[in-house]
Amino acid sequence: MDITVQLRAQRIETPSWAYGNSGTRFKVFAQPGVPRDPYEKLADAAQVHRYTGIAPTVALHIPWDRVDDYAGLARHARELGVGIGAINSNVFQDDDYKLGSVTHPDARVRRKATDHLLECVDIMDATGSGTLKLWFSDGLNYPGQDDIRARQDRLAEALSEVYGRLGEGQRLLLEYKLFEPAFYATDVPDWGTAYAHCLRLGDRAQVVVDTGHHAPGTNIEFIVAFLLREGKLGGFDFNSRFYADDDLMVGAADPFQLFRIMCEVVRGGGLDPRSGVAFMLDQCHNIEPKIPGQIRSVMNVQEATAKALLVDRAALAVAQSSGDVLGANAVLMDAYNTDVRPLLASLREETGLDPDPMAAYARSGYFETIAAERVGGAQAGWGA
Ligand code: RM4
Ligand code: MN
Repeated sequence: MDITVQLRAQRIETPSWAYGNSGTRFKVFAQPGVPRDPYEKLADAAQVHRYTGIAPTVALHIPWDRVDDYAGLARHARELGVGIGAINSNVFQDDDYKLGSVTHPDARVRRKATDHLLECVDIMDATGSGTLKLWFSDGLNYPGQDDIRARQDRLAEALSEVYGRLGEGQRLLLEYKLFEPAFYATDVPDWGTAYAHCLRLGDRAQVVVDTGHHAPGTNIEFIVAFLLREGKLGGFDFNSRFYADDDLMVGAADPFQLFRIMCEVVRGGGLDPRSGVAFMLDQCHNIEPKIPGQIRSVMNVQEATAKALLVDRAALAVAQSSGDVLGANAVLMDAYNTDVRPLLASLREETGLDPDPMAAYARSGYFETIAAERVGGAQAGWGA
């Protein structure tokens, strides 16, 4: 099949929080022109779509993107040429959640957390979003602090209540993360735990793989292959990491790993829009400009996808079945070592886009405009 067809059909979702200020626990460096509200975040996201042509949806994070009128926000997005993507819940920034949210030992706190998740489904209804993305910071810092098993029961109970609230065409994605902010035991630490919960919930619960949420050296492409085979890969939170959950630009730290992941996506049919695999970014641009950071990230995913599509599957199958270890590996490396940038540039030109999205954005003057216009008010950031 002509790989350009698949490349044209690929969609990558950008996160509203990538456009706001961010940093580490040491310092947040504010940048000029940063959005003051969700409407401005959507405007910035629309720029990424305008120059890449493949980023038409924006994930929201509640309460960071709380507004009075969600249907109005969705309308605003449509006017800008984008749509609302996954609704991300946030049960990690309230004093009540010190000892957990849906796994908290106190039923009152669990109720409050679950109610927030249900509110996120209401927001899905209002915005037309089909995806609820759940990440829990819940966990323990010290052995004996709480009952590990009871916390799994509480988690299952909350998940099943939320699952029951989902409407037609809506699904729930459960994210896992090895550690942080909990340092001893996390309640959803790995894909196996997320998978087991999703399996019990039903078809409309799937696992989301945040590429920054594993121990160093973890073979993420194996997880991708396994989940896809089981119909349980809901999507990705793409980013890259050198040490922990660094939230750097996807494909920056390890483009070869991104290629290997995309190879398994292609192999498992995950590029087919009907597979439901969502390609989302979950990144923070702490020191680099944000809109170009997103454009670069979208392009990195696109390049890795193009390389994965170039793998000569027939030659690979022959090499694999004949036990040709070096030949099989060479098929993959040939694809990885192909410069796909000219192909993607001409693909863009064919669809009326500038072949160089980074340069086109820089030339557009958008940054100068927002830097001049967005003065006063409170810039968006974590906790805003
Ligand atoms: C978490 C997780 C979630 C994201 C937040 C901001 O580590 O990756 O997906 O919404 O960070
Ligand atoms: Mn994530």
